[in-house]
Amino acid sequence: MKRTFLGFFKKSYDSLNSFEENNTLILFGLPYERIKANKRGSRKAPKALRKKSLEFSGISTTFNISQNNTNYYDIGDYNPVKEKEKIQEIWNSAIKKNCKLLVLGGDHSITFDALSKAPWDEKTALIWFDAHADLADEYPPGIFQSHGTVFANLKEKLQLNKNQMLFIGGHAYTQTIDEHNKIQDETEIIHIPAQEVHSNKKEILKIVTEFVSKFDRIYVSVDSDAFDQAYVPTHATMEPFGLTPHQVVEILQIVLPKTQYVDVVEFRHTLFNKAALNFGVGLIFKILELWES
Ligand SMILES: [Mn+2]
Repeated sequence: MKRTFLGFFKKSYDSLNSFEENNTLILFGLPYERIKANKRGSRKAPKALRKKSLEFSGISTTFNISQNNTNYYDIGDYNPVKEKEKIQEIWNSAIKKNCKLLVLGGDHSITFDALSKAPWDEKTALIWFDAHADLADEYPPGIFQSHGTVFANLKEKLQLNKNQMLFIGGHAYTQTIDEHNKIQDETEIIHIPAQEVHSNKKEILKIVTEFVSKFDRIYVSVDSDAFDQAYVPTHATMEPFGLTPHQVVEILQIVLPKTQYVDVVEFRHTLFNKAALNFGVGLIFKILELWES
């Protein structure tokens, strides 16, 4: 069988129903960008990350992807607008068979496409790492669905309440006033700013642990710009003073045991700077390791 991403084997969408129960992780890509107010290119990430990953051995100092009990399957890329039913079907199988899902974006708007079809109840929570809240009602003005509105869209569509939405790592210098107010007063979500992770990590890990303990199922979204621009120098929107990889890993360690879905979005690279791809593959590899243990 052909390997696509690290130790993932290529599988067809039609084979979804034959996947083994309980120990399968399904990867798929949503190479899609809605209207962009800033630099484009994140739609190229699923293909580029897969290609870059083949330069990795799949064995780290602490983890060997081929020597664990998870079946890793890559079922390819989908168009979130034209193939909505397929995304729904993937969720249906994932729930029936208790599979984990890993999604490669795309810009951040794809999180809406993926999670609006997921099962939700009061014991389900959403945790996102991001520089920006992505809570605008419209962004840019007049546009109601974009990478800048994704969590407002999800909140509205799924009627989520504040207590099930945890935003970690905010450090944007380009936030809109409307979003600034929503974050500042914590009326709509819970927010842990990057600065608090920097200065009071122990306390933050305790808060995250308490948050996680209240839920049965967690969905995680990682925007590349949650990390400092030093790690991802080709962010679509450059924001200094972001999180370090180690801070995110420590938080993920707490969150992943209850997580069924992870997406990594906005991993934009350029012809001359592919550092984002190397970092993105490393991050995903680390997520796989932590998810397994
Ligand atoms: Mn975002």
